[in-house]
Amino acid sequence: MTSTDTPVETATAAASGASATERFQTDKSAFDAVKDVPKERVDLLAREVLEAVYATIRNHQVTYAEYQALKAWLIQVGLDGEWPLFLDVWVEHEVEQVNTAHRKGNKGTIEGPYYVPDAPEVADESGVATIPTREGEKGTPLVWKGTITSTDGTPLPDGKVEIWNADDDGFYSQFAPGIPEWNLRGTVSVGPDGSFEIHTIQPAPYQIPTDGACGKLIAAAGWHAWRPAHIHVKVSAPGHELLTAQLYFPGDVHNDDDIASAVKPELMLAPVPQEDGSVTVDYSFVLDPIQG
Ligand code: MBD
Ligand code: FE
Repeated sequence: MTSTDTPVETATAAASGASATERFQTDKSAFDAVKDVPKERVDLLAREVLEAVYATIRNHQVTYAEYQALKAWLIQVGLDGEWPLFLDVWVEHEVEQVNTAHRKGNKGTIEGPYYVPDAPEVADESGVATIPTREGEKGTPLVWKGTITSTDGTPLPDGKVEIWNADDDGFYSQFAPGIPEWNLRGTVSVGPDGSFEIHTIQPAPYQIPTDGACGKLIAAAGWHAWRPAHIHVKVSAPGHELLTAQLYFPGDVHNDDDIASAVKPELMLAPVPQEDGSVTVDYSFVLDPIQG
């Protein structure tokens, strides 16, 4: 087949939004949570959010035209399947802060809309792993070495690092068309000493979809749609709190103005360029024991 008769599916906000919405709806724990929130909390939280909306309307004398624009936009967020994107970009960072403030181990950050559980195991017995890539995958090869320990320094040999990131064009497998299912995703079980060595590709800066409702808000407000390049992880071990984090690269122009407000200095990698064009990083995780 020549390139002209290859059916080309392009990534759209509506398609990745639909995938993210569907993924969330199959997450049973998320839906169990709906029925578990006590009435008193719903009353308190809903009332306080609405009061904040009323105050904004009064303070800025919101017009009917603006109210209709809001209504049209909210409807479109749903039609585009972009509620997961909207919430994870503009709300999740605050929830993450509140819920991890007690931790003595690693800082984490938001999960975002593109996690998929149960990625295939890719490590050998000693925790050395190659993340699946396509033939000729674009981007700088990255070798990441680290360990998982408990806050008292004990290595956690039953620990796991789940890792996922966008490709060099900013697309995530399972949320953009034409990418193999588990591309740039994997589960890495550490070696007997708690160590891992992950071979993957350094991601590029990422622009959230601009052709959907979230993109319309960004354009209408004169914002930008960029997140700095990042690698997502979930780090777990029996008896320890799950750590959800993202690792960033120094010098990225969007480290200081991430649209998702999810960058922390503790999550910055220190890549060392190698002669063969690859980079190496050392970054280890410290998990908090579950108190109880
Ligand atoms: C992402 O890749 C992401 O990590 C977040 C938080 C929001 C949108 C896209
Ligand atoms: Fe991401």
